[in-house]
Amino acid sequence: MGVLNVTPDSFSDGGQLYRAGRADLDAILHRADAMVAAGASLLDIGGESTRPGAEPVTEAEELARVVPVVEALAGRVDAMLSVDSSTPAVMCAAADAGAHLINDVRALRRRGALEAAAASGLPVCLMHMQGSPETMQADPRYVDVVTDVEGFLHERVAACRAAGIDAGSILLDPGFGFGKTVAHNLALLAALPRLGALGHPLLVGLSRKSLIAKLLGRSVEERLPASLALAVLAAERGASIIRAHDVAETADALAMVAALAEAGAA
Ligand code: 7PM
Repeated sequence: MGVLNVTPDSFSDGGQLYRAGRADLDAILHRADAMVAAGASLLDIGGESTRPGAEPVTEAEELARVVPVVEALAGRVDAMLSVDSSTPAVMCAAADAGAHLINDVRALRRRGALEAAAASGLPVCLMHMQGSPETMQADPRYVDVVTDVEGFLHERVAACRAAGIDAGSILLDPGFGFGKTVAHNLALLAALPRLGALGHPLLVGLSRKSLIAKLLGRSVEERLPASLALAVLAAERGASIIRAHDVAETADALAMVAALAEAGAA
């Protein structure tokens, strides 16, 4: 899954897909084509910055950022389109515009989100986050992070199923960096097989995340080697989808995991 941020303040593409305060659709189409050529089979389109401390975005602004991008890419790129949103109106409009997956960092907890996702008929990714983006990194605490995240995801799966979403249309994500210390992130990575035992494919986003800075002191531009290691470690522990900024490099790293798995199975 390649990350396609359409926010003016996105932390890792620095608003490069923005010009004069609007999404630059030519630049986005170009970036999307490059990611697909590099091996992405999913593109994650996000119009809300969930960066710790980021300003909340209005529904109208999020719609204006995301929907034209989905419209521009749907049917034009050879990849599935994921919409990174917690906003019911954005889910509905993105589904109408041709999106294939709803990726919600709030796991459909906003008012109306469960109903909107169910009505869209699209598969959903439910991510764990403790707190909200403005404050989540202040002082995250858990009784036992793995048990807490597992319990949360289990509860959200039940809520989805009660809302009419098929079990087979649900992906789960431990939400690395979303209300977690380095120790919490590492415990969750080690316990990925336990989360996989919930019976849903796992989506994992570790690319360029701040645990790399905290462990190694790397700036955002220096985080590729550690991001690749984390992608491989996650894939080895059963992650089905890796969310990544550096698609070509990540695809090569994951191809090696797949090659070894095939050789081992043969
Ligand atoms: C600052 C910090 C800016 C973190 C952006 C981010 C995930 C996601 C994001 C994830 C799923 C980023 C994140 N992370 N959706 N959206 N899983 N499902 O690294 O880990 O792009 S935003």
